[in-house]
Amino acid sequence: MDQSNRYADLSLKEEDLIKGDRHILVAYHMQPATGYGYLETAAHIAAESSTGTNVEVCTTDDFTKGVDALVYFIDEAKGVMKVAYPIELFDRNVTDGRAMIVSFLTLAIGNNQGQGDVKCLKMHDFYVPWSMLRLFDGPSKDITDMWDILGRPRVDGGYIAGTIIKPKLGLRPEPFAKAAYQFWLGGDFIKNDEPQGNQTFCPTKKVIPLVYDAMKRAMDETGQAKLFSANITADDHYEMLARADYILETFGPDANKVAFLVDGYVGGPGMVTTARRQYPDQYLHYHRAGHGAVTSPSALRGYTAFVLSKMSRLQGASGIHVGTMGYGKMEGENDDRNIAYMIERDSADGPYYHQEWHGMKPTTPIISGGMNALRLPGFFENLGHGNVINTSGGGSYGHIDSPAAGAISLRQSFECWKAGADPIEFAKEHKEFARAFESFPGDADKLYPGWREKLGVHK
Ligand code: CAP
Ligand code: MG
Repeated sequence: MDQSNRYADLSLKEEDLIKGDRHILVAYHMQPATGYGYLETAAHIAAESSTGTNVEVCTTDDFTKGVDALVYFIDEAKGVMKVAYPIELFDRNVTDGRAMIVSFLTLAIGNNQGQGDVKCLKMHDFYVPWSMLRLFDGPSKDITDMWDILGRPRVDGGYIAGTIIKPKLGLRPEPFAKAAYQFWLGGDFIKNDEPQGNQTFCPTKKVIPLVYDAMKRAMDETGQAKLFSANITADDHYEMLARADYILETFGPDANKVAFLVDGYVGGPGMVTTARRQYPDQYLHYHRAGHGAVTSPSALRGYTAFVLSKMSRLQGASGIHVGTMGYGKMEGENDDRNIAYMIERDSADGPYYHQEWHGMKPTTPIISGGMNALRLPGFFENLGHGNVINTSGGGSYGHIDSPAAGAISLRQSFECWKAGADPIEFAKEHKEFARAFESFPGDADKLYPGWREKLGVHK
């Protein structure tokens, strides 16, 4: 049934919808299945995503029609459609009237994902009006709090050198804490790798006290503060709280140096909000394992990494992984910079919509996945700044001298870029950075041809 009479109005102007402050706008890339018209399919999507189904129902009244989602733009040649969702459609908490991302997803990326008349349907951008934005939690802690703990200025506090405890699984408590200690001698921030929790060979209650002890020793030895991002991901809300409470109690006076890591894509919005609302004093680290199933450019449905990241700021993530923009091991492109800009700025352009954040705190771009000191200068150049958290697991524990040397090489790589120095020349004066060339010779050959001769390495 063609429902475009009811669920499409191509005379609506985007600027008026934005001025009206009553609609969430969503841009999709859409292709109908063979045999279905473009507008007809688009209208069916708007119907299924708001007040309708595939047929008219006799219970619909005039009020219902007033909250229909409407297709307001289509470009069939480019395969782009845009829908305006009245904000009344979205569920609000009974406890405090606030908004929830799960309801946005249920409508805008819900049943429409399985429609038989749709070949592909992927969300590429969305716009949130102030009337709705103000109902989301947003972050409670941000990178300025991390800089403060590290004794740096709250503005432009610079690069945070981090790692992930590797190997990913298989370390018992003592070697785990030793690995943490070794990195902290040179670096700032350590996160649990996302599968690390309460495995029988490394129980939380055994390893966490050892990690805190390692942190204290590293702080004594270096005279610097250190940060630990602890994974509290679990199916059960109460299990998350039990883990988090145990960790905070163990770190006691240094609890401000603990971030909580939540695997927010596999865990879902409820898990992120549990961490955000129960622990507003902790930095909330959103890890996104599994997101590629829907965000990969090869996926015809779902939403993009840009959309995932933008949602995370509304939910209140203090930081989220945004990939490495083509410089690391995961999928990504140079122009993924706009993901970082959207979550860290107060006003930013997405692929389809400009968004004002009205002072909502920023979400830190966390740069991770196959990074090391050799790859970072190009990354910073592409992004245009280094005010990020970077976690380099292989890039630290793969350094031929030590994890501390790996950590130092990361910091030096930031300093090299900040000084506008030539990496090879910089390496001549900075041992750990120089040894990164020998640690990652494949990258060195590719990024800095002729490095062996210039650095006098003849092996
Ligand atoms: C990186 C990592 C992170 C990925 C996730 C891993 O380790 O710990 O989980 O960065 O991807 O398990 O692969 P390495 P993303 O530093 O050793 O590569 O950041 O894109 O979400
Ligand atoms: Mg990992």
